[in-house]
Amino acid sequence: MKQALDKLHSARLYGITDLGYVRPEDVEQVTEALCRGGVDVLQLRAKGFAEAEVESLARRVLSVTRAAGVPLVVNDFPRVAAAVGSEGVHIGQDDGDLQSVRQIVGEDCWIGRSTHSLAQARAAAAEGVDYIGFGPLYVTGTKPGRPSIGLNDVAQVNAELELPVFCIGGVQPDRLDEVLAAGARRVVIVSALLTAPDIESAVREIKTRLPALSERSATPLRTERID
Ligand code: TZP
Ligand code: MG
Repeated sequence: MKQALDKLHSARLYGITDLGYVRPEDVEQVTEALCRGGVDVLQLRAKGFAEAEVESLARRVLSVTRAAGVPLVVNDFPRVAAAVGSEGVHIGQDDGDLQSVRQIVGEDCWIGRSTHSLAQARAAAAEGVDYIGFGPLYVTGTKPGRPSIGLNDVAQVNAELELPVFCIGGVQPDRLDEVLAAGARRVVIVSALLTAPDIESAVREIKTRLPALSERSATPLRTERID
């Protein structure tokens, strides 16, 4: 049984301690504020940092997330996820096949993958990832140069796939209602939380606006026969 898999399946708000917005010396404080506000999953994202630096950051972030009972996902570095024992690792489209990552992180670690189209989302589900990110829904400064995929496939990807789908990219508070109306159940929000004057309150406010997950989305359907 994967660690804390129930926490992944019940997660609605996925926050990121992103070193594009957070100074290295502030990672504990920002992670604490995100956790106190109520993020359900916390990712460490440190683009441009060397693997050893990410490992050291991950150990510091993990001490906070463990105390808060929030699962940690390490972006981009399966070896770091394995070394620190984070609950998950997140990979992109160009980060190789799932089995190679699985060999590094072992059976207990969730593996999430970024997807940018319905076809990529279906492929990720078919290869057996534990969750996907789906986006960027809008153009965002957090991932510059990436075209937006819009809202058209949000309902379909959520209806069709049984794994958790986290909609991401440009989800600002004033867009949340249209993202939810388009069919999103779970969101990743980065800059809107990290640049808020009070991160904890900003998280809390978003949490109050996210509807409870239905049975179906909180617990994936089991289609295999068990008799
Ligand atoms: N992957 C797709 S969009 C994105 C990532 C990491 C950035 C999301 O950040 P923001 O600030 O919420 O748009
Ligand atoms: Mg990546």
